[in-house]
Amino acid sequence: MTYLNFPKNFLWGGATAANQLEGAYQEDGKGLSVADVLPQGKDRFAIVNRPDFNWTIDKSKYRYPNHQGIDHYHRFKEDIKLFSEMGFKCYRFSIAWSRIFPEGDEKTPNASGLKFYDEVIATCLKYDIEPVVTISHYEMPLHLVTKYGGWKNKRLIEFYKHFAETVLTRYFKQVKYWMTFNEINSAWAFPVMSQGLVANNGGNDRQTIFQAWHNQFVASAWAVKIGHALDPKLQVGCMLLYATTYGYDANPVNQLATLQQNQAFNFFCGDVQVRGEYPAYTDALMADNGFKFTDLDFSAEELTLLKNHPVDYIGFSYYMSAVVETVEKEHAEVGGNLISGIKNPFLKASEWGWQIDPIGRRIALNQLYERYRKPLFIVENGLGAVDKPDADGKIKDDYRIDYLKQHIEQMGAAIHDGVDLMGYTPWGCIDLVSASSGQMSKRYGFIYVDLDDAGQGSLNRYKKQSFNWYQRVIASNGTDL
Ligand code: BGP
Repeated sequence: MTYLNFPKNFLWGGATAANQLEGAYQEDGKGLSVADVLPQGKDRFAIVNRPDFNWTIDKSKYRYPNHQGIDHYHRFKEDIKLFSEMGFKCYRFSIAWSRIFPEGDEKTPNASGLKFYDEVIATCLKYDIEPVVTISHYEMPLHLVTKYGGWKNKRLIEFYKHFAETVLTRYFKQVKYWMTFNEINSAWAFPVMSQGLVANNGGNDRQTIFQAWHNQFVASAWAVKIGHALDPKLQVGCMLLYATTYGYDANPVNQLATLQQNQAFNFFCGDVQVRGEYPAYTDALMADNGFKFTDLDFSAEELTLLKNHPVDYIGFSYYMSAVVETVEKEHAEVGGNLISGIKNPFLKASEWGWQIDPIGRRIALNQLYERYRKPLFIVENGLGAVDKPDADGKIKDDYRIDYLKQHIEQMGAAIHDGVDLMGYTPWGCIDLVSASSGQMSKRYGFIYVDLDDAGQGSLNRYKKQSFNWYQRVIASNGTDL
């Protein structure tokens, strides 16, 4: 049975992040961000964790694709026009913190940085596209890392608060939907991008990651408070990386491990941001990681702030599911540059080892909605693949259409189950630089960008087969798949 009864005002759109598409990394006063010093390659996170890593741009050894991105900084009008041609109702993008506050700790914002986002937002509105803004998406100013040590330092709260207040105040009349931190829970896997933590700046051990999270929770609650003071109707959400997690088999030990992995990975950050308080399993989780809650630096006022300013909705990314087995690691591991784990024999994986699981999405939506009873927004999903133009220069990405179609069907099914789902913004609606590898060859877009891993190409945009397909999907409100 297929259920495709999407609400009338469903937010169909697409998603990007500043550091992965804008380029112009030092133009008009922009400062360096963490993303600007991450070298290209699958081992980029391993490189930054070497003891001799020193946060400089080593042009002799590495390419830095974020520096050029897909040159969206100069082509955003053309790109947003293409989004509008597809019929986007919304467009999720991030505001590069280092364009507004080049070092992160200044008092006065960079006027040219603001002017850029004034224009991006005005262009969206011109086409009746609702802007959806991520305040911080893996691109904190580098200076906040080198001088303050990243999010483990409580001063970051005041810097983020000032940044958030600046953009919320400037744009609250035009932008209704906001998210405070992209994939906040991803620090389990890559604390460097989400928290600015690496081994050589005071560590990225678990206690430090949880301290950084606490500081981010407080900063996020400030953004919610400021946003609601400007307009109580503003919707300020969290953004989680969600991977539906299965126990390998009926062995209760594996099922218990699955429950615990869900608490730690999928739910911990959301529990605090949505419910406004640390969950019941906090002490147990911290004990498992070798420390106590009271080892963290927090105050009663901060806990009250969290309680009083929970988020309005839950934004999340969903690309894959995971399998947990603790009894014996006898089953094959699957690669995956985001989350690794046990291979699920019932699923196929992408070329990057991400296990494709549309039904897992219906489960994810039910799990999140039952837990929180607040609207959900799928703000990332998609198939990373190598797209090759055929002899007539066309990209026939039927594999992507097939992936998205199956995932949209499961969204429909979850709505049938009673889930309140606001919208859907597939990731990288235009090809952009991959977060985990810094490469161009892993593409998600409906729009092909002529650029390769070595930075060669015309940067011209071409519509893929999926472009017309998605246009039909939106025009039919999800019934014509
Ligand atoms: C998410 C990030 C995005 C994005 C996406 C795809 O984790 O929020 O920034 O890039 O994953 O990942 P990748 O680019 O590594 O394929």
